[in-house]
Amino acid sequence: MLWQSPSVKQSLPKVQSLRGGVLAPTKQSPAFRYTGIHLMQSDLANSWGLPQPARTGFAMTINISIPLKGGFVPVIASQILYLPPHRKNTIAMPQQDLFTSPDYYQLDELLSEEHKMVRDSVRAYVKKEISPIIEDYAQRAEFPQQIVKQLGDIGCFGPTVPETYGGGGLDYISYGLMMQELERGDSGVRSTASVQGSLVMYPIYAYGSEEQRHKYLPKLASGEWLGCFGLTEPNHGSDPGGMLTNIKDAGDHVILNGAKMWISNAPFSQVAVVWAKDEEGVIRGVIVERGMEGFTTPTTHGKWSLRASATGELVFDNVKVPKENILPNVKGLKGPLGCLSKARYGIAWGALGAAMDCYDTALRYAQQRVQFGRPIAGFQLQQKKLAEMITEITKGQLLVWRLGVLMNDGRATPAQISMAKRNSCEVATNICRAARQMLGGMGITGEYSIMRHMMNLESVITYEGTHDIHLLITGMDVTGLNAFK
Ligand code: TGC
Ligand code: FAD
Repeated sequence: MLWQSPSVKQSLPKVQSLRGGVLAPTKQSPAFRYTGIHLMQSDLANSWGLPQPARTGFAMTINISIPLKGGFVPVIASQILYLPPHRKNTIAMPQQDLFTSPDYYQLDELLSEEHKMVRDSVRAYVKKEISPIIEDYAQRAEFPQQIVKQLGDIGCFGPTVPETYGGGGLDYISYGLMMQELERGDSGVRSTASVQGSLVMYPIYAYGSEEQRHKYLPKLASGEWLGCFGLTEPNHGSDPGGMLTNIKDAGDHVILNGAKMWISNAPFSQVAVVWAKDEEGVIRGVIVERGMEGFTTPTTHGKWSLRASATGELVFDNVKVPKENILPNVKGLKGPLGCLSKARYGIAWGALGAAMDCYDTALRYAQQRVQFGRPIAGFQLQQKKLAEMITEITKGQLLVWRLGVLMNDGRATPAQISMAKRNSCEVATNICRAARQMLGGMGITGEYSIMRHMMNLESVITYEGTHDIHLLITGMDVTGLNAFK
């Protein structure tokens, strides 16, 4: 046995069968309850496409919930592994999600009960629905479409939008914590939620008419519809003000022409918030619906990053868009940039989530992996990596928490948001790389999340403004001099 909780051991029902597979729930008690027991031989599990618990041997997974506040709260699933003697020196880590959140400075004390409840419920969702499937989807470069409804169900779409429109009516710290937990699972999952909440629902809420709010927001909040945000063009990425996509007045509608590229969610979206110039060259927001003639969304293939997130183009060939689909309450680049402020804030929390996952994985691995007769965690070089990781994570956690407070007060500036987005991406990419090295050869496999996070973060450090663009935003803010142009 590698690990076994004593309380679980005492209470385990006698195992009836060793055939493998998933057994029905076996025990309910006032103290705890099992939600399922999985008993499988690893080669069987593998051939069935189930998460491989160990490369050789047997594994039993027990999902347990404990009673709390009148309901049952899922706690970490226990893993009991048996490895035959000849494999005892091999770390046979399952793909099972054993994540424990680092909180080196007791920052939980800065969170309200509501914040912790929100965070814990999203964490439980990720453990249950994302971790078991995400590596497989990423390997196949496929978008797990089922998450759209699930994310709507758990309130991850538009959490700060008022409840009247289907949103969560939560504050920015709750929103940040949600993004942290989702990206702890996978950046692509966080991307799906960021785009829907900050880049599609937010502009409709902040710049839309009352009719537009009622028509689109509830469907987007529930996950019935998926949305995307079209700003970037083939020749205008960091410089969106130069966009060529345009609308021309045609009576009761406008004619939309142009193309957007690198658009998250595009291939599966029912709705697109698109930024285009009118005949005076003023940037306007337009809501385009799937099915409008001349509107297509070709998929972008061949990505080595965000492989479980769908990316595509938006192509407009004389699309007739009713004038009532134009966002009435904003004009100019500050429209899309205002949305980006919300999304960048979420990324600042999210990228830290990926960093926390890599740190947690590397720490556990280093404590178990034995070389030269002792765990590698005992070697100074590995401790240096871990010590620096937890230091940077803790600094980052403080930064995003404080930013959340400023967001709640309506006092956060775009430049402060840029600093946090940039810092979290920097911290996360460095931690992923160090963590991957700590796992040696195992670090490059899909048995661990680290390599996937590493590849994902190459998109995260690029979209919503590149690393250099955010540095220049900070530079301009502190010097008053524009180094962009
Ligand atoms: P500039 O003249 O500086 O600004 C134009 C107007 O916008 C205002 N503004 C902002 N307003 C709100 N929030 C912000 N963050 C703002 N930043 C600027 C500004 O005050 C001005 O207002 P006004 O009233 O004077 O007109 O514009 P510029 O053309 O010089 O560009 C500045 C620059 C480079 C910083 C900006 O364009 C930029 O941020 N570029 C990066 C582009 C970018 O981030 N693209 C993201 C595309 S969406 C995406 O990547 C989604 S990925 C989603 C996912 O999958 O998670
Ligand atoms: P460029 O702007 O061509 O930049 C290339 C390099 O030049 C960068 O290193 C940049 O920092 C540097 N550079 C540019 N200007 C300057 C300057 N003035 N000074 C110094 N250096 C400079 N966009 C959307 O609208 N919606 C989406 O949903 C969306 N999702 C995305 C999903 C993925 C997976 C990816 C990869 C991108 C997505 N994007 C999306 C696009 C993303 O926002 C852009 O890729 C990003 O803004 C950079 O634009 P670009 O790729 O054209 O790079």
